[in-house]
Amino acid sequence: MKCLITGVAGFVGSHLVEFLLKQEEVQVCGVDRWYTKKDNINHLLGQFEYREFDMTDFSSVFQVLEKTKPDKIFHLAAQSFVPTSWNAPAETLNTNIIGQLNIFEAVRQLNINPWIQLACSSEEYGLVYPDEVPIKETNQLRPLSPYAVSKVAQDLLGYQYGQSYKLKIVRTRAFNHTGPRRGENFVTSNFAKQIVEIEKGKREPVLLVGNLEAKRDFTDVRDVVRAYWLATEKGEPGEVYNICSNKTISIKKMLDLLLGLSPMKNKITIKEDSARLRPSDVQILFGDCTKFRQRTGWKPEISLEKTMADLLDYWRGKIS
Ligand code: A2R
Repeated sequence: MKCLITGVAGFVGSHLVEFLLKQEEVQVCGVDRWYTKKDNINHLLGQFEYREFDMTDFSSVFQVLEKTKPDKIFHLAAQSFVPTSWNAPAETLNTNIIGQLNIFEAVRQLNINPWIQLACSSEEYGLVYPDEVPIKETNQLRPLSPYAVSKVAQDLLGYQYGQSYKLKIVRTRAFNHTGPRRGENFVTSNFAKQIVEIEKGKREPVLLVGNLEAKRDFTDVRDVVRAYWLATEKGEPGEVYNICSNKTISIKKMLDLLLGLSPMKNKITIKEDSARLRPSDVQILFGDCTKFRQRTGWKPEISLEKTMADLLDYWRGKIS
């Protein structure tokens, strides 16, 4: 079985390659932009086929699909960072929506019918009322950022192409996921990196934070990539599934957890940095993944404590 991962050098892509390389009779091809940093996958290069593409360029997408003819596509490539989408909304919409459209159209023109897993997002739920949690897939989508709108469009486009052309598309709405290699722009990794910099004497013992009151539902990325695989093994084409831990904790609690794992915990001062606050922030993300659990038997196996410990160790290994 040939699996294609778009955005393979990204955070999730790198963990998905590791997971797929351990599966029997699976060949992996991964694609990313030629100038994308390969730090996340350097240790894996040579173990899978690596190609370059830009998904906003149809001919580039077409060529990759024509050469690989995959049985499964894990579509992870995206402008994935919410704050960037405020600064570059058109770029975000173009990359995420038109990039995915190019994949669908190339699949159609090549007359192939691979499973396609779409990495949609809990950000699509956006504004959620207190009586709506834990959030089910049927919740209204009220996106609060250009990124979230791009993911709603990806999601609905996936639904439409499944209905119109009978493509085997399964949509996953992952809630927050983290772990080693998470980009430093994301809150868990940003805090972990600052803590390690303080541990190593590279920064004053002052940790800059944004909105600590927001609540999030965290899953380890290694559990998430296993879910993506199961979505294509046991999911139903046309369906959408939440991938989450079924628990929610405040960013403040997550920070306390990280601090508790550091020998510097009693010496660090927390300071709010207004630059880290967003024009409109999602206050609570707390998912219900019963539908996916019942369909596939998936449940998270890695505790948040282990995820945070591994994330800190990742930064300790990177910062000398
Ligand atoms: O931006 P770069 O050069 O670092 O490359 C990113 C890649 N990517 C693209 N690949 C091909 N053509 C494009 N036009 C294009 N634009 C971006 O997608 C990067 O290597 C990858 C995405 O990886 P991350 O930003 O690390 O995202 P992460 O956390 O792995 O999320 C995976 C998926 C995304 O669709 C998120 O929106 C969703 O899960 O939550």
